[in-house]
Amino acid sequence: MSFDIEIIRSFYHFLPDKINKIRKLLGRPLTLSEKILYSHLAENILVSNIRRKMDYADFKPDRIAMQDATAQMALLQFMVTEKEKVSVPATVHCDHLIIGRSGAKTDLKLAIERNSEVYEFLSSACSKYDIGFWKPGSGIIHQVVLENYAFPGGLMIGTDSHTPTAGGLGMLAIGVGGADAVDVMTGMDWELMLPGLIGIKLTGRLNGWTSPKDIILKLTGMLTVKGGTGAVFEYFGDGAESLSCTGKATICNMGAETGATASVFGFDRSMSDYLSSTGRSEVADLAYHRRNDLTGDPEVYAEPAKYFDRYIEIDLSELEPYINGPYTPDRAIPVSKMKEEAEMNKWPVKIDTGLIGSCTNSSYEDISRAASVIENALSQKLSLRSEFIVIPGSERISTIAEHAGFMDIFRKAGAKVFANACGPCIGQWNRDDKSNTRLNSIIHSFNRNFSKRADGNPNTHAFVASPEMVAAISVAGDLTFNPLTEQLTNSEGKKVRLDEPSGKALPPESLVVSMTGYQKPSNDKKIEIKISPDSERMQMLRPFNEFNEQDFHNMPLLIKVRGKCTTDHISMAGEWLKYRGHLENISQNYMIGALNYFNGKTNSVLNQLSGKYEPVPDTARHYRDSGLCSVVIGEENFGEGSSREHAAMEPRFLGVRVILVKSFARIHETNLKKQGVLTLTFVDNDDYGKIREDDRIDLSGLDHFAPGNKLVLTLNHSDRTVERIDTVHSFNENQISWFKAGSALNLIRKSQ
Ligand code: MIC
Ligand code: SF4
Repeated sequence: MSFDIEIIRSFYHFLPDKINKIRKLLGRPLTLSEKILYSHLAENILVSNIRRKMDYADFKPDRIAMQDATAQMALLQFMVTEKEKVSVPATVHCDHLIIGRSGAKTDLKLAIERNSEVYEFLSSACSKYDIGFWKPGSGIIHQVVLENYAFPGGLMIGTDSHTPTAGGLGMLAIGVGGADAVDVMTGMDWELMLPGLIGIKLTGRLNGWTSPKDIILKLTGMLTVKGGTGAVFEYFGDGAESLSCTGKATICNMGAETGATASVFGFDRSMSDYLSSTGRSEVADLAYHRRNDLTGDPEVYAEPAKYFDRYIEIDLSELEPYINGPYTPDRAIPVSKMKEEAEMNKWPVKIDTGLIGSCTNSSYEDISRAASVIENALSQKLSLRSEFIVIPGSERISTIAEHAGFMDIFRKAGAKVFANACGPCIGQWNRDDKSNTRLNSIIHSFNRNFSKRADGNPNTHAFVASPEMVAAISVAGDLTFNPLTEQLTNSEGKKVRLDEPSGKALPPESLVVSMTGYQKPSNDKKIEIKISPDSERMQMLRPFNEFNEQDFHNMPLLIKVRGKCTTDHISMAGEWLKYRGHLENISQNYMIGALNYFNGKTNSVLNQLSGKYEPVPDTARHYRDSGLCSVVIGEENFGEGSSREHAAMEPRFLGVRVILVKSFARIHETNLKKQGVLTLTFVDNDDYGKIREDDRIDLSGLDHFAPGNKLVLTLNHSDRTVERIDTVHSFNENQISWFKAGSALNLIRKSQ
C-alpha cells in the first residue's frame, strides 16, 4: 500500500517544470538539496533572494511525523489553536514510552497498562484532528516513516532529531520542536534558515567488516558534534550508489550527531528496490520517471568544490570499522586503535551488554549481518560472553527477521528480544543490574551515548558501533577485541577466527506484513478530549505572559553551566519521559544533569534568596514566585541532541527569560525562541568568565529589539562593581514578534 500516492503523483507531475524554472532563475546547475528545498518554497519567496546560512525562508513540507514523547506537547499546543483538523498529513508513533526489561510481549503489555492515559489522549486526538496513529509495538517513528511514507524528493518535518533518517530514501527530512509542527499543522508555512551545503563524495566499496555505520562514525569524528550545524549533507559518488537504501538511512540518521539539519542521497536503484520491497512499486515507478530531478545535476557532482560550501571525500575501500565513545558520539576510534585507547584512558574493557537495533540500525541488512556473526560463532563453539539484546525498529522488521530465522539464531545464543520501540536507547531500560554507579561498559548500535542516557548510571561507558561489530564484541565480551585480526578461544580450547559478516540488503521475497498497529486518520468532531485536572501525566497548557520590559531587570543568575550541555542534561529522559504531557511535573527535571561551573556539582546552585545551595528547579521556582526572572549561561553547542521542546518550555515555565551561551544547537535555539525565551550569544566568548555566581543581571536595549542589533547585559556584582558585556542574537522580524507576544503560540492564538 502506498500512502499519499495522489500527493506524490501530483508532486512529481509538476517537479520538472519547477526545477527548470529554479535553474533558470539561479543560472546554474543545482544540487539535490536545493532542488528539494526550492521546490517546497512557499509561493511568496523568491529563490534568488535567499542566501545560505543567512536568510530565513518559508517552506511547505509534505508531511509531519511525531513520536509519543514529543507529540503530547505538540498536540496540547495544537489544541490551544482551536483548529478542527491538521492542514498537512501527519502521524503519531508510540515508541518512546516502552520500557525494555524481560522481552517484547511482557514489556509491551506493561507499557500499555502504564501509559494508557497518554495513549488514549494521543489516539483520540489523532481521531479528532485527522492524524494517522501508530500504536505501541508498531515500531520506531523513523523506521515506520522509512517503510511507509518517505519518498524521493519530498520534504518532511518530524518532532524528533533523527527525522533525517528518511534521507536514505531521498527525502529531505528535518527534525523540529513541537511548536514548529504546530505551525505546519495549522496551515502556516514552516520557517527555516536556508541551510549551508556540505557535499560528501563516497568512492570505492565497503568490504569485510565495514558497514554504512562506519562511514558516519568516521564522519562524526571528523566533523565533531557541532561541525554539521546549519548544513545539509548531500552524499553522492559511485560509493554512495553501492550502498543499500537502509544503509543510507543509517548514515542520514546519525548526521544528527554532527548537528546537521538533514542528510540526503540522490535517487538510485537501491531506493527503487527498497520501495518495491516495502510494497510501494508505484512510487518507485513514478520516481524513476523523474530520476534526473531527484538527484544533483551532473555538473555539480563533477565539480563539487564549486557548488558546495564544503566538500569531503571518503574512500570506502580503505575504511576501517569504528567504535565511537564513550560519552559522546564524536570520539571516533578505529577498531585497530581501541586497545591502546582503552588502556590509556582506563576504560572498563569487559563488555556487560551488547545491544543492536533502534531507529539507527534496524534494517534487514543489519539484522542479517549481525545474525551471521552470531551463527558463525555458535557453529565454531563460541558463545556470547556479554548479555545481548535485540531491539527491532518496527513490526515489519521483526516479522521479516523472525520469518528469515534470524531471531531464532539470536535466541539460541541466549539473546533477549525487546519490543519494537526505543527502549534502552532513551533510558527506557530496566537493567537487571540495579546499581546506579557501578563502573561498566556497554556497546550498542544506537546513535547517542551521552552520560546516563541508556541506564541512568553516570559510570556506564557506552560505545557505538555497527550491529555486526556489536555482535562480534559481545561474543568476545571485550571492548578491545578486533575481529579483523584476532582469534577467540572456543569451548574446546581451540583458537578460532570469526568469519566476515554476510547478509542481504533486502529479504528475498516481498512479504506482505499486516499493519495491525495502525489506526487511520479521521476527523471525528464529536470526540471530546478530556484531561483530568488531577492527572500526573497530562496537563492543559496555559499561555505564557506577554513581553514586559520590567522582567529583564535585576535577574539573578540561575546556573552557569560548565562544559557539555545536551538536551539530556537540560531535560533528562528515562523515567522523566512519563511527564512529557505535564509541563509542571516535567519542569522538576530542569537542568538537573548540568554541571554548575562554580561548585562542579550537578543540581546544586546558589539560591540568592535563601543563600543556600539548592536544586536548580527549586531555585528557579523560588525566583519566579518572588517575581524575579532568571538567566542561564552556557558554553558551546548548547542544547545539542534531541528536539524535545520540554527543554525550552521548562525554563520559560520556571521564569528563565534569557539564555546566553557561546553557541546554540539549531533545534534547541528555535525551540527557545518559540517559547519566548531570549537566546543570546557572546560577542566575546571570554566574557563567560565575567559572570559571577551571585550576579544580578539587567538587559537593556529591548525597546529597540531588531534583527542584527546588539544587546548589552549589565552584570551587577555583589561587591558593587558593574561590568557590561555585548551579546548578539539571531532573531528575525517574525521571531521578534513571537518574543513580544510571549510565545509563538500566543501569536497564532491572536491571529485566529
Ligand atoms: C532522542 O533520541 O534523544 C529522542 C528521545 O528520540 C529525542 C526526542 C525526545 O526527546 O523525545 C530526539 O532525538 O529528538
Ligand atoms: Fe528512539 Fe533512540 Fe531513535 Fe531517539 S535515537 S528515536 S530514542 S531509537
